[in-house]
Amino acid sequence: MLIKTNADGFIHPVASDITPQAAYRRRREMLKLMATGVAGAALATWASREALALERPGKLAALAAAKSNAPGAMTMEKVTPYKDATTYNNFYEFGTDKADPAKNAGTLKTAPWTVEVDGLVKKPGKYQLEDLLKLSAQEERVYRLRCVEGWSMVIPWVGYSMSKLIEKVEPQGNAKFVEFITQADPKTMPFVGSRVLDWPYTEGLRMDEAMHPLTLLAFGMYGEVLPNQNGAPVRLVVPWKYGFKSGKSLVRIRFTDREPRTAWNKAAANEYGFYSNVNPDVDHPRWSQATERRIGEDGLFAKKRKTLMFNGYEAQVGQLYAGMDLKKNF
Ligand SMILES: Nc1nc2c(c(=O)[nH]1)N[C@H]1C(S)=C(S)[C@@H](COP(=O)(O)O)O[C@H]1N2
Ligand SMILES: [Mo]
Repeated sequence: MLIKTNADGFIHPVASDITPQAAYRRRREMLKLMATGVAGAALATWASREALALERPGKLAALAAAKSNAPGAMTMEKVTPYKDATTYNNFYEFGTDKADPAKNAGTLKTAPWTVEVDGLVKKPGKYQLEDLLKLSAQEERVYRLRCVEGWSMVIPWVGYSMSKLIEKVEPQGNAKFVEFITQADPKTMPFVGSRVLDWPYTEGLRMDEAMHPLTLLAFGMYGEVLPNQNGAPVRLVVPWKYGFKSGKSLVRIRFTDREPRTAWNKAAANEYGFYSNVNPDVDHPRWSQATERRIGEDGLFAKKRKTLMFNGYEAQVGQLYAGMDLKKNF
């Protein structure tokens, strides 16, 4: 049986105006069309995406959202299984092994949660998570996430464009960069006492990068709230940059006129630059960036796939870097 509903009858994702019954019938019609060979390739992709999207994991609270219309926001590639996306993580506050965050992040206290907005901004303040959630309509976006280590995933995120928050808080004219500061609580994050990084983990974007419609403030994934190991309760997702730019468990957003230092740049400036755009032509000093391994899909001996410029988002973001030497600004 292709159509699945959870015990509560929830079909994910459904626009709030469609009843589960209506959605069920609509999908049945589509699948019938496909079986009779009437459907074209586009329809087949649509149906398989719908079938995939139905696999809501049922582990955490639902956070439903309509599919995004933002150009480039819905890759049709196969979504990484939830189990892989939640057990193979980088979240150094909980340990440096890929399996550590899933084991250790249970101690992270995600409520109450506030995000402070400050620096060169007309409306600074402390925003409660609940208020941030309500600030704009949530969308589902299926993004590739490419780690600098050479692996990638495809994740259906739930959130809204960072630009919605930036517009609301009104940066001053001299604000040129945004710094993202994440939680660093030694009581709940066991490795914040370690010297692996200079805590808190911080990241930064140029203002136009932060305002780009693809830059996502994410509260959920796979139709549910974020698991702790993936950056609960709120994180950044910048799909055309290496994964480390996407800071998890954000507590402060600061507007500034200077390029902010970043945690990885402080740790190893020759390996991690400020821009960190996914770029197959610029190798990491210790390994190539030309190919990648898709977690959960490609076996250990499977052929690696070619890494795409800007992680495949060149049409959407290429113009942000017109005239810039991306080998120098790596
Ligand atoms: N606070 C914090 N954010 C972080 C990291 C981290 O160690 N701490 N790791 C980064 C790296 S290197 C990657 S690849 C992504 C991984 O996100 P995921 O575990 O949801 O796939 O998170 C990024 N955000
Ligand atoms: Mo990463």
